[in-house]
Amino acid sequence: NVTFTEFMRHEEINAYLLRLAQDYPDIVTAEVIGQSFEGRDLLLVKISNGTDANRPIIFADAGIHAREWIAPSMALYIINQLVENPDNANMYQNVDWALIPVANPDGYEFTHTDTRMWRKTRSPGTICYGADPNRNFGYHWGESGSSSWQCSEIFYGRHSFSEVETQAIRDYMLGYADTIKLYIAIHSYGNWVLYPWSYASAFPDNADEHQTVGELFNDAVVAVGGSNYTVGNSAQLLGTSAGCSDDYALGGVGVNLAYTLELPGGGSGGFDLPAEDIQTVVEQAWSGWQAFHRYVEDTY
Ligand code: 0X9
Ligand code: ZN
Repeated sequence: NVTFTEFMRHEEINAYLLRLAQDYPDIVTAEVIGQSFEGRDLLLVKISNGTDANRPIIFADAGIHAREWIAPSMALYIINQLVENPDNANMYQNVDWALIPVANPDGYEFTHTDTRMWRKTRSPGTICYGADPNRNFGYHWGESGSSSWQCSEIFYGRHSFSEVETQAIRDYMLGYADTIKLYIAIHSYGNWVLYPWSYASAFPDNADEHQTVGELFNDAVVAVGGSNYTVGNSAQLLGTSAGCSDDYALGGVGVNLAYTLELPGGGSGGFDLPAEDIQTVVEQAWSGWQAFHRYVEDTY
């Protein structure tokens, strides 16, 4: 079963997701959208009660950075609330949800078994392992804020989409390019709601909409006692970084809204939030996700 008092391992997570698909066949589908480099199943959960192919989709991935353990917990909480809390049944009547709770399972497992602060994938280079999947997407790939050095924490990969994990996300997004209205990359940490562009400090055409919807998220979290998120353009707030998934979603796929959500930090380094804080963080952030949903339902 699912728990929010400890961080779950990848196998437990996938077992829970497959169980949901079995127990709630009318609303939950679990789809293997690819395999990680080391052969783990990349599971995507779709939550919908409709058959109309034109329904707007909210698409999110989590755990693309291995050490950001709270991100998979957030995705699991969303899935758990949508599917197992009947009060939220309205949330998949007009809007479909697609979530990949552990987008980099090899890295995630490696942070449990070997190196807690591992960030990248686990594909081998000649000297070092892994590419930064959040520099590997094919939109202005290889430009500023990413590195060609294979041992760098922000190594952009041998070429764009060199990593099977980013390929799987790309292919899913391209398959639903017309209906994904909102894309969210779930990361930690720092309480940021970031929107493109990230490769350069310019604003997308619908920057105002991004700002407004980001503030809807923040207002909803603050209203339930959560800590404040800073909403804004990614490059202006954090500096440029090319090859990120949100830039690709907006610029390469053409989704309407694309964000990187940096959840609150904790622990000694920010990424190692203690397990006893999981519940509070994901519960407060959940209000923000409800605001995202309301916006998509009302607008698209
Ligand atoms: O560096 C990153 O990939 C993100 N920070 S993290 O600590 N989770 O690694 C920030 C990404 C900012 N860029 C975009 N929003 N595209
Ligand atoms: Zn991250």
